[in-house]
Amino acid sequence: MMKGLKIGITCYPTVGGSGIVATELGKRLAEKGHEIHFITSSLPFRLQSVYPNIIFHEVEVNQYQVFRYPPYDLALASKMAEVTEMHGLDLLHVHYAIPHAVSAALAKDMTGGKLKVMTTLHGTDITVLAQDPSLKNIIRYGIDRSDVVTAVSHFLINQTREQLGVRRGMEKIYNFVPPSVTIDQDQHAIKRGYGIERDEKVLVHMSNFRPVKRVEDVIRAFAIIRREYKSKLLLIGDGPQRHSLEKLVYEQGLQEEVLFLGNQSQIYELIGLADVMLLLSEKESFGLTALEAMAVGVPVVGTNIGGIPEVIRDQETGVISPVYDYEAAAQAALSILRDGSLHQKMAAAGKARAFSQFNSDTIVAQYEQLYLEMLRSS
Ligand code: GMT
Repeated sequence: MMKGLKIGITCYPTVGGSGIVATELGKRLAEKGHEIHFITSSLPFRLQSVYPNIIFHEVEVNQYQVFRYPPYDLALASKMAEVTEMHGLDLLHVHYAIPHAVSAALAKDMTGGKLKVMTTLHGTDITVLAQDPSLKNIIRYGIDRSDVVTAVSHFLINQTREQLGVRRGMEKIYNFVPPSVTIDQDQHAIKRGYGIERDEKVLVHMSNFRPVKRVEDVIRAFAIIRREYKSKLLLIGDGPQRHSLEKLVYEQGLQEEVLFLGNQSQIYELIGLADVMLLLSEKESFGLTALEAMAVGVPVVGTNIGGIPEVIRDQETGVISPVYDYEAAAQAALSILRDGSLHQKMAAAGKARAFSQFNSDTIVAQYEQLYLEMLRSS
């Protein structure tokens, strides 16, 4: 076993795939004997139990009248440098180029230039923010100044090259799920609690309800599905479109059938209630929720964009359906719901794929390997 490293991790600590991946990675690394320092604006939401070799450093930003905007990125750089010096960090692993990779580059300079920085790209800083001329160059700077750059899909590596003209090497490391998932709560009891009857089908969608997630397409596809099957749609998550989505549900007369559950922590228990997941995004560099659904044997209908086809195997673990075409998505879901043996086959194939290709043991070892290579190269 390798000597334990001292690793600083910075991510967005609130609900969201990148924060989940960064936090779970930190937890696994700590279990393997590394000392982990989370340097974030608040306690990462998945960091609930006690981990003696995980230390949390809160980045505080004071508000002074001279500042029109509080300088979080500089406070972060300063905290990164302070933690590096005080605890002798070997490396910083930051999730998102902006602002984290840029703050890490500053912290590296502030501490004499020896600190190693790995940046993991998760998506929106490339597929959304890089379109903004005021941010494009600084995103590229953050990427270029990192010692190692990883991205969560082939798609995202290609996008980073195309959108930003980045020429440097980048490694693809997929997101992961635990080696096994157990559901403790009684699923029938949860269904009863939500008023889901035994003869009803359950569809599920989970996201941050931003426009790129096309949740309106999910609701419209569900409206078609329920013409054929008595069913319920569970919408897990929250975000800027929640109000307009509730309005759409009302207009469609689906208030009894569409349940808004808000943000939830026991996501496997909830996703596991479903017969099919719908992930109909127009931008998605990976689609962690699709992987989480596969892990609990729920086939996914996902759109043919971004990294989704790298996660879902078309006709094996779900169906890849054209983006913006909610009719096609509904028909894809119906084809799975109508055929019990196809459903069973997809559920089993999804679990097998999740735990073989996206197993945390394998993926965490890939990160560790890259840490070592990065530390060896000076
Ligand atoms: O999807 C979001 O808007 C949240 C965002 C995040 O910061 O967590 O998700 C991105 O990172 C996830 C983890 O790598 C990926 O599974 C999501 O596909 C990616 N989102 C987008 O590309 C839109």
